[in-house]
Order: sequence, then C-alpha cells, then structure tokens
Amino acid sequence: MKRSLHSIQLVGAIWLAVSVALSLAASAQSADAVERQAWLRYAPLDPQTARTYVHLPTTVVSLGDSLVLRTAEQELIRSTGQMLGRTFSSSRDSFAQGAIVLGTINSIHGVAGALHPPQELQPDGYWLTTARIHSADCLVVTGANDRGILYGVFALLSKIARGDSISNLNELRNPYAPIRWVNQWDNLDGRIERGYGGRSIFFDDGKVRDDLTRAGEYARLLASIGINGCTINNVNANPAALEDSFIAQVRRIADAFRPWGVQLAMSVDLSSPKVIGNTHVETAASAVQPAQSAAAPLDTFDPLDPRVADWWQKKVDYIYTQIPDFAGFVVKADSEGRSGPSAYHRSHADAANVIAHALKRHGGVVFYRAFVYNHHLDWHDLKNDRAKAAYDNFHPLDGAFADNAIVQIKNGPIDFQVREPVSPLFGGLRQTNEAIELQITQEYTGQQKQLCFLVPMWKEVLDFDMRVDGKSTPVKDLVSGHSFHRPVGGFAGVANVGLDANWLGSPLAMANLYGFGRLAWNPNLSSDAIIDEWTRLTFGSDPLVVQMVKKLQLDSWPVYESYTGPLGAGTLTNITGNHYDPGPESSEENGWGQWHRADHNGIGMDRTIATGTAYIGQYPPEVQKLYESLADCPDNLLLFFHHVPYTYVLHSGKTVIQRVYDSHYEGAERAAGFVQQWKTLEGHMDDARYRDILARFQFQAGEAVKWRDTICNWIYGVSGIPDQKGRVGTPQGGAPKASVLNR
Ligand code: GCW
Repeated sequence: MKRSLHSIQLVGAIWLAVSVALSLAASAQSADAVERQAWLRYAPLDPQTARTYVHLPTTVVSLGDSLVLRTAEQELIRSTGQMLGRTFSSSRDSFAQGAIVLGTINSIHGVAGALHPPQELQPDGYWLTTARIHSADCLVVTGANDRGILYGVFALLSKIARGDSISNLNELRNPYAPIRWVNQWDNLDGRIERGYGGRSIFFDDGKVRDDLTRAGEYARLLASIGINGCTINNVNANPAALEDSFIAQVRRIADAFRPWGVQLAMSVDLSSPKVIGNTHVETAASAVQPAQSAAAPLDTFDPLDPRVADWWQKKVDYIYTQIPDFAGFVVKADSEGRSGPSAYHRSHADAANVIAHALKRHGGVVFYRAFVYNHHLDWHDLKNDRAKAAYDNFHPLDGAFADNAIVQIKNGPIDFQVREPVSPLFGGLRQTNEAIELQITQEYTGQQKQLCFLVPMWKEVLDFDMRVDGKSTPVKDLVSGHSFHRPVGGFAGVANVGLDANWLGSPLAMANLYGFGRLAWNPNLSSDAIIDEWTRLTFGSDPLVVQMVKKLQLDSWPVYESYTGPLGAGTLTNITGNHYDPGPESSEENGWGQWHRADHNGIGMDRTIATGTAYIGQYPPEVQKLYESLADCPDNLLLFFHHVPYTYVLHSGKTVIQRVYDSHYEGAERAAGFVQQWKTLEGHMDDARYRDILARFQFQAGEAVKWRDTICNWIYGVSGIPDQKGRVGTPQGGAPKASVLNR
C-alpha cells in the first residue's frame, strides 16, 4: 500500500515536472517568437490610439496577383488586425465601404484614371495617398513595381505601430540608390565569420538547412526596411558553393526570400573554375537537372582565358535555370590569402569583367570588393601604409570595369574601426560603379556584447563631403551614383544574423540592422529620427522608455570610442586574435598594417604628404588641406594622420596623454552610468527584456574598466608620463607595464 502510494506520488511528481517543463518550453517558445519579430511586433495599440484609426477601411483590394503583392496584402491584413483589434479581409473588387487599394501605378490607373503621383515613382518607390474610387473613399498604396507596394505597406504599418496620423496621406518616397543589400558571412558548415548571434540560418553541416523558416522571417525583416538583396555566404567563399548540386539546394533559400522581394546573391571564389567542374547546360532547356556527371575542372582560372569565360557563362546560365531572379555575385580576391587575378598578372577589372559578362544577359551584377591589401607589409618601413591599398589598387582601373560591375568599398581605409576617416577611393572613381560596405555586425565595436549604435558613425561617413573637383560630392552621392551619373550603386551592410531569437545576439543591436536599411533607403534621415522609429516599433511608446532607449543608443558610440580608442589611434584591440579585447601591443611589429606607431617619444601614424606615407595625397585637395596640417586636423582623427609627442597640445587645450587618460576614465564612468539609467526603466517593459538588457549593461561596465586599465597602463608604460590626476602611473594608480614597444 505504502509502495503504491509512493509510486502514485512519483507519477504525479513526474507529470507535474513534465507539464511545467512543457509549459515553460511553450512560453519560452512564444517569447522567442516575439523576439524574432524584432521591430515588426505590431503589438495591440492602446484603445485610445487604436480609435484614431477608426476610419481605416477594413477591406483590402489588390489589383493583381503576383507573389509579392499577395505578401503585401497578407502582411497588411494580419498586422493591422493585430494592432487595431479589428478584422481586415481581402476582396477582389468591393470598394463600396471604402478600401485599402494595393496596386502598381499602372493598375491603379485602371480604377482611378485621374490619379497621378506628384513626382515620378522610381523602381521600388512607393506612394501612399487617398482617392475616390467607385464613389468610395479609399487609401491607395501604390508603387512603380510590386516591391514598391510591399514597401508602401510596411511604411503604412510603421506609421500605425508608432501612432502616427494617417489622415490625408500623401507620401511618395523613392529609394536613394538601387542597390540596398546585406551580406552574410555564413560558412557552409553553419558557422558565421564575425557572427555573434548563433549559427547560420541558411546552412548546416555543408548543406542548406531543411527548415528555412528563419530565412523567410529574415527576408520579411529586410523587406520592411527596403533591403532588396542578400548575399548568403561568406566572402571568404568556399568554391563548393558553386557546385551544381549545391545551387539546387540554394534555390530553396531564394524561394524563401522571393515573396518578400529579396533577391539572392552569392559570394564566389575566383579560383572556382580550377576547383570544381561544370555541367554543360543549354540555356534554353526547360527542365535542366543538376549535374549528373560534372565536367572536370579547368587547369586555370585566368580571367582572360576563353575557357574560363565559358566556364563562368555556363555556371551562371545554370544558376538562372534554378533561380531566375538571381541577383549576382560578390568577389573577394587577392586579399587575406584569397586567390585572385594576380596569379595570372591580370587586373581586378579583368577578374570582375569575366564574371560581369556572364551575368549581363540575365540582368545580374557583380560586386568586386576593394578590400585588397598586402598583409605581409614590412612594419620596419615607416613609409608603408595599409590605408593606401584600396586607392592604389583601384584608382588606376577607373573606367575599366563593366557597367554591371560595382566596386564595393569599406567605409574607411583600414577595417571597420571605431573611428576612421572615409576611404579616399570614394572620390577616386568617376567611371566606375561604387557601393559602400558598412559593418552591422560589431566586429571591432564590441561584438554585440557592448552597445554601440553605429548609425551616427555611418551618417558622418555618408555626409562627408569629398570635394571632388572642388564641388559638393558627399559620399552618399558618390556611392549612389548621383555624382557621376552611374547606372547603379548603393549600399552593402555586413549583417551576420544567426539563429538566436534576437538575430544579432543582442536585442539593442538590432537598431543597427534597422538603421542600416533606413539609411540605405534614405541617407538624409537623421540618427534621431531613425532611432526614434526603431525604439517605438520595438518597445512601444511609453515616453520614459522612448527617451531613455534613444539616449542610451545615441550615447553609445561616443562612449565606446572614448574607452577603446580616442583621437583616432586606430586599432588598440587584439587584432591577431578576437578583435574584441584590448591588446594594443598586437597591432605592432607584424605585417597586418593596423599600426599606431606608439613608442617612447610619441604616438600616431604619420600619413602626411610632407613627411609621412603620403596617404593624405589620395584625397582631393580640399580634404588634403583638412588633414595635412596639424593645426587643422580634427582632434578625433589626429593620431590616424599624425605622429605627435605625448605632450602635444590638442585643440581642446589638453595634452595627448592627458586626453587619453581622461577619455578612458570618463568613458568607463559613462558606461557605468548606462546601468543606472537603464534601471529607471524597471516596470516599464516586460521583465525578461528589462533584466536581459540590464545584465548586458552591467557586463559592459566591467569591460569598460578592463579597457580603461589596460590602455592607460600600456600608454603609461610606453610614454613614462603619469596621469596628472594621479590615477595612472603613481603608487595609488595602475602599475607601469613593460611594453615591447618601449624601444
Ligand atoms: O576585418 C576582416 C575580418 C575578416 C573578414 C575581412 C573581410 C570575411 O576580420 O573576418 O573576412 O575583414 O572583410 O574580408
């Protein structure tokens, strides 16, 4: 009897444990599902705000039946219903009670002939307006193409989610540039190079994942911010990605993207023709099968060899049989050990053009990365300078690239550091298409463990006036093709989202993905406007939350800079290792060229024309003038351009060394302040999010102290000059540290 009672109790306990575990799993799953929506939560509006949309018609009439238009319709119906608590439904032609009408401008003319946009609608542009159609008041969402309609729907939903008025709508928006892409650095085995949000959403164990739900969800997020292309694999490309059998798998990813108007692109290795075989397909064939028996690889990848041209053509033709809307390729060549045209003494233009030519008949494009440099530079030679590499390699080739080739240029001349000047190459190409490459994944800016909202940095870059020919030529106009009337151009953001519920490994870091898309759509938006949108969409409109989240985001880059690398000192992080921890010694005495040239007498790279590497000479004359003289050079880039004694007095009146000490102490203090500021939000959001982000700020505060102490002790060790405020280099302060650089 006793035993059976025990076993009943045991069964009961197990049942309870299992059901608790199941319900926890279920609620965890739903929390995950919400997190995955990122800024597209579309939470129910408070009743008062919801009432302001009472006149929004609940009938949606779509003029057409394309895949993207159907996506737009479903997104509108589902999300308005969720936010407003009313039932929206689609109808073929029921205008009587008023309707939200979705259609291209041509199809809208079929029902409202007199409706003309106030300015020309460009591809992907949208127009939200009102019209009388069949004697009923209608809200019209139109575009030049279906993608424009989808973007218009997202713009409308964003307004409602943020409680903006939609009465008397008349808003026409065209994208600033045709190219608005993200790059993913996903390896085929499922790891992501410089990815901090989990494993690949596309690949696992050398294959495309069976479950591509996340790929579809990602495309939805991308579409909502106007991104129209996504490169799915690492620019350090595995040639196997171009095996025919692999392309047949990649086709499923393109299928997941397509409803959202996101076109798939791939990174390719230039040596592919020599590594993998090819199927001989007829382009006209209706049902081409993946390779049964691939031809043997070639014995060359020389871009000027006709067999290589033929190889690329056949490969590209095959891809288009599988993925008819394939967008194109990204190429990293002759860089960091990748193979490249130098193997055959050919130019980068030769390499780009053989691929561009193969893509041309299908409407595809090739991005050729300008991130080409020698990573075995002799560090003893003070005239050597990695920063000069992109311009030196590509400026002489201006005009030699095909019309559907685009040179993809990182924002700065080194590599996504916390502070760099803009790459001079933006001003060095007049007859070549350009795109700017920005890094959303925070490789050198805290790896999503620390907050660093990059939109203000990107704005500085995009607004920087290069003064080509002494005229206004801001970087945003150079890369979008406006300045020199190029056929294409635009923006590529290295995103590296992963399977984590919050995509990037941190909920607040998602503002960078959002901000990249918004800037690619319109670089004239302010940082404040972008972060305001993102915060309201992600956290709702509680004024305290909005104000505080915005403030923290907008403060985060300057704070991160102040404790990791003030005065443009370059890379003080561990560059031969994780690119995260402080490691100032690792920058020097190696061939990577991310040098700061700190020694006992001074610090900084002399890049002047007069006495240094002459990097400054790559800029147009007005910009040269800004940086060449010590007197004019802005403090925040001083050590990027000049080698100065530690006692050099800045524009601010402080010496360099004192500024370094003060900046690190202030930065660490401000990072600690983030914790206190965040705490004011307790009870203003769901507890899980509140605690998660609090823990991140607490961690960051500790990291800032680690950075402060490492850098301050290091620079004291190198310079021997103590902190005037007694924090470093005194018995009370940090101990001096012997440095390999103390030579
Ligand atoms: O900064 C470096 C990164 C590499 C990256 C490279 C590049 C994909 O550390 O991981 O490789 O840039 O942009 O090609």
